[in-house]
Amino acid sequence: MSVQDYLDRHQLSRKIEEAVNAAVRAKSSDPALFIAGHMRRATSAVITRVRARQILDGHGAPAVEVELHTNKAVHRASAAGAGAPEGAAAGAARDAERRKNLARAVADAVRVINDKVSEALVGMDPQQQTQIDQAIIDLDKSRHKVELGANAMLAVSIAACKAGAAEKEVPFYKHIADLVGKSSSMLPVPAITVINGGKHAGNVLPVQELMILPVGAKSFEEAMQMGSETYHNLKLHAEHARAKVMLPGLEPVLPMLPNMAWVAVLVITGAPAITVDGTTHSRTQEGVLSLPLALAAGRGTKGGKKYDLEFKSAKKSGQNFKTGDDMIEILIIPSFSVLEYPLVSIEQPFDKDDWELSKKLTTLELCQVMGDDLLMSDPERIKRAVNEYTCNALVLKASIGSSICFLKNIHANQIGTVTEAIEVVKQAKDAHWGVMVSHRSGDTEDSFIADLAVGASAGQIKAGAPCRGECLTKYNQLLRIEDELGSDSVYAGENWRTASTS
Ligand code: 2PG
Ligand code: MG
Repeated sequence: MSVQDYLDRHQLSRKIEEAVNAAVRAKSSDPALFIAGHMRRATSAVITRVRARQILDGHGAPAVEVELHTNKAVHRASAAGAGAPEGAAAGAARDAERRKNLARAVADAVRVINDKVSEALVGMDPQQQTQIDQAIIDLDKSRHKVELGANAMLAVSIAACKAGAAEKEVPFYKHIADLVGKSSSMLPVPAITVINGGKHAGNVLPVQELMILPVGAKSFEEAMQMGSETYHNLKLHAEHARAKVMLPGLEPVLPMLPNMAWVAVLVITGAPAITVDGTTHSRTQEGVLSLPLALAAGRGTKGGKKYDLEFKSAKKSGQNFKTGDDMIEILIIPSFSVLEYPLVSIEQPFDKDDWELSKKLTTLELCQVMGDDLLMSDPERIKRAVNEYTCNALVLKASIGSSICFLKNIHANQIGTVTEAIEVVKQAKDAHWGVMVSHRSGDTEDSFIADLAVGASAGQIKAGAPCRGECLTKYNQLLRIEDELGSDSVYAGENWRTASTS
């Protein structure tokens, strides 16, 4: 088409005149910029190209990054590529093999995005998230998204969502809130990791993560201050006690932390040193901080029947193979209650297919019981868990970090698009469940889950420790959102399990 034809077809002379008049009416101090903005809005954004590349995630493992081009701008997103590091016990050869497989899988995903996905999305309006996600899903009819790879799909979907927000000229979380159908949003309570164990750390702790949940903070900013002070105080306490503990983000040291009681003592002794605005808070009395645990119990399972609490010890005493019922006993009468520390949430307490035991614990109504590997963010599994009351909260892995998601024929988390992530949040909220939007242990620097947690008013977010770029990018985005909202911002606080807005 010639330029003249284009001008005629789009009635550009008239639109330019309108833009000039609008600048005059608005008494714009910078008419050229005003007219440029006006003209930009006169054309709708359409997707012109999607391009993918391999980057490295927080574990230095291959991950997919996507650039979604519209006729107006380029929008970037990435999805984590690696699962948990195998900890001190991991063999270097096994790790190297895993990385090699992952690199191949990411290369496949990159090819598919550059060819198939790009072609399918060209010409679409980036504001039409549901249609875009459907077009991506239509390219992969397999139940477990093994054709395209869920991570590849998610990166494209997030990039499109960012483009949609830009076209609407609204903040990203606001666009997500619109997609959810909400007119207001809420800052989540962060579940901040202060001690790592399990497959995430080079110590002998069987528990994967010990977090703090600053429910009593007045704002997200104050919550992060509490989290970061606790984290730094713990380091000092650990050093004084000569305890060798894996603080997230620091190099693993000798695996000497013997058991959870020790860990609890460390957290408790570390926490009271927190001062906010000159006031020293007593966590236990005021309930300012609460304690969620992530057990990732399946990872220490012995043959699916017994839980090996010494699964990381070189020298096993043989005393620590526990039945499911033993595990419940341990969780009910733990060191935490002896120490009067508020254990408020337990993530994945049993093997991922141990529906009965999880139900048994949940029906005791002791605290929030979260399904992670049990649910796999899979609507079908969530439906069953709601019906059977297997748990009462969802860990939403919107950012699918596990390397296996790129690999074929392996059942992994099911979310592959923004639309599906929103649907499962709704599903969980309809069941009056708590929702914790979660990062992956080897995440990328994409902060999508921060905007998702606010936009969907999830109430809780877990993004790791208050250190390392790939974790802080989520927490810092939440600080930014709270700052921008100013007096309109609402922190979920005490409503962390029931958060929901209109
Ligand atoms: C989890 C996550 C994040 P991973 O278990 O909840 O901590 O870890 O990505 O290794 O599953
Ligand atoms: Mg987990």
